[in-house]
Amino acid sequence: MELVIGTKRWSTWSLRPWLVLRQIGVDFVETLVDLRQADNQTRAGILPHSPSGLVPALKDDGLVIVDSLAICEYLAERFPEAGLWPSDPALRALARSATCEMHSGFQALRQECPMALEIDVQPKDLSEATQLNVERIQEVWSDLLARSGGPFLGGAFGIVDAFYTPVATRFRTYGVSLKPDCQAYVDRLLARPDFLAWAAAA
Ligand SMILES: N[C@@H](CCC(=O)N[C@@H](CS)C(=O)NCC(=O)O)C(=O)O
Repeated sequence: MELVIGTKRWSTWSLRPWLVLRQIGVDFVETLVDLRQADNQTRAGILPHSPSGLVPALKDDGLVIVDSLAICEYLAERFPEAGLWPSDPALRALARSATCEMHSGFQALRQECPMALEIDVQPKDLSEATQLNVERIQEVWSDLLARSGGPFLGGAFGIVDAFYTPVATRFRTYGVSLKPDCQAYVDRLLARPDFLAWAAAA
């Protein structure tokens, strides 16, 4: 199995399936492509691996799977024993809902507070649109933590938590003030050995 990823300081999309593969505990080869290179060099570096011209991409069993969510769903089916989604159907539906809300939304937060693991904490004033994203994310987190009993959104660490780990880095980097249960969740995500390994490499 080979996961093609982008620069670890910035590539939120790459971090998600990487965390999921580490959670599964399966051996995989990591192929790194430098993002933000001049003269279309990034696209030229990605295309031999990923026909979409984007990372991440997973190569397995003769397949090339692109898009972080599609990769994670593939892994959940390939490794059902890893419990990457909650076993309870209602909790699973809500975990998927939260994952998709992240995957396709929160544009203001993403634009205003990019993941930048190389910089120290730099608190900033948030726009109203980003503040609304922060409030909605906390609503989602509080609901799932209460329903599952924690420590992660669906109970054990799973795909939904991998999707919100880059958000946790953004909250930390930009000094976003959070409710206690949400701050504790951020602290748990950012203290996980797999995340620390990624951050050290970044
Ligand atoms: N929705 C896609 C987004 C993938 C994406 O935008 N990847 C960025 C890096 S994080 C990329 O490959 N950019 C290519 C470039 O910068 O040329 C996913 O979930 O995988």
